[in-house]
Amino acid sequence: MKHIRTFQKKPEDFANFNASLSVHSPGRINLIGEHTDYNEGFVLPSAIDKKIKFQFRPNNTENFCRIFSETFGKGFEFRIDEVFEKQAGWENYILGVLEQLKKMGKTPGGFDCILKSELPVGAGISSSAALECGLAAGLNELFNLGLSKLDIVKLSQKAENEFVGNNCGIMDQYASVMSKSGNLILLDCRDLHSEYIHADFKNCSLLLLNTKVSHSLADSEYNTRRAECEKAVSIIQKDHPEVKSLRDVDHKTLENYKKQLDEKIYRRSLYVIEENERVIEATKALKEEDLKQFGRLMYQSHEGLQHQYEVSCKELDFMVDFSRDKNYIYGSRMMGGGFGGCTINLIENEHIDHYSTELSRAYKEKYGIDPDVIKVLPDAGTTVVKEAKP
Ligand code: GAF
Repeated sequence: MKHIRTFQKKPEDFANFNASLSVHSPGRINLIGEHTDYNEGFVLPSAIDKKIKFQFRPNNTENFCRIFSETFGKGFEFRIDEVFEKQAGWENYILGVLEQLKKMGKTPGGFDCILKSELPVGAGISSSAALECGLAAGLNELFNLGLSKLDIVKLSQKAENEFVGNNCGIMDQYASVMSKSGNLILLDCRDLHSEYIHADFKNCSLLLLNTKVSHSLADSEYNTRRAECEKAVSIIQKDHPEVKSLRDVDHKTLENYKKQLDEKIYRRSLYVIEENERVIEATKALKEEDLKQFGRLMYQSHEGLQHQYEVSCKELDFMVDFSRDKNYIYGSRMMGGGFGGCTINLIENEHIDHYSTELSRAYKEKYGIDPDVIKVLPDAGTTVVKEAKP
């Protein structure tokens, strides 16, 4: 895109921004089921009570757009009818969504948008899905594009795959849009069948501990893991054409291929099979109000991610290990794609404060970083709020 123009200050006429509508677009947590979505497996995520807030207004032009991020203190403008080229940062999530809308024949008119985020970038709580889905939901409403919630989920995922170049699965966008307050979503990423699971954690809460590291290999290793899983499937498929993804492979079949698969690929596949089983077991434990069992499965998930799938990092492992001998912490694991970001912890309420202090002190001593402590609640997905017209 030749004519993208960035600006460091809010345009003057944004000072009294008379919005036509606002959108609240949440980040997400995932209780268990990591790196299973692109293997057509199961996940157990939810949107959270931390979000990106968008304000939109049409600007009465055919295709001129201005976006300003209060969080970054900068913005950019462009024309929708231009051919978009990849930019350096967060602009790509915006342009990716608009590119998808154009491809779908759902091109919006010109608009202005201000956004403000409560979601730390690189923390593994999917600020990117929140950005994509919030923009798509806002434009859908503003220009009557006639998109369903599922359309918004799918086009946002495609924006990330095709424009941003991250080969992500569907979990983040699905959770950001489809969640219901106080519930987790048990999602079958093959057919998108979903069940809302009441998230009653009794005397416990969900606590995110942000390592505040974000190792640069995250994107490339993510795509490598995906390719490794596909490699396993392509080998097994030769004799078993019914196998479409690792979701279709059971333990016995995998063992039969142990010799034919590279050791690393075998380990990755075993992790995915076991993690899918853990999601189902964890859902059962939650329904049976067995939080200790739920927590044990979280720890097992982390071990799989650390040793079999190898997407953790020393900072995440430090935090999980630090929790291990505390009987008031039921479960702890890295969350999201890995190589940094947050751990998610199931912890008894009365111990949150002193544990946060203790962990923060130890983490700072070890890595020289003050971690962020973020208490989260499962909350509703993307919400459009119509502003009262003056
Ligand atoms: C990232 C991706 F975007 C998701 O699709 C999912 O694969 C996750 O990593 C790992 O479970 O958040």
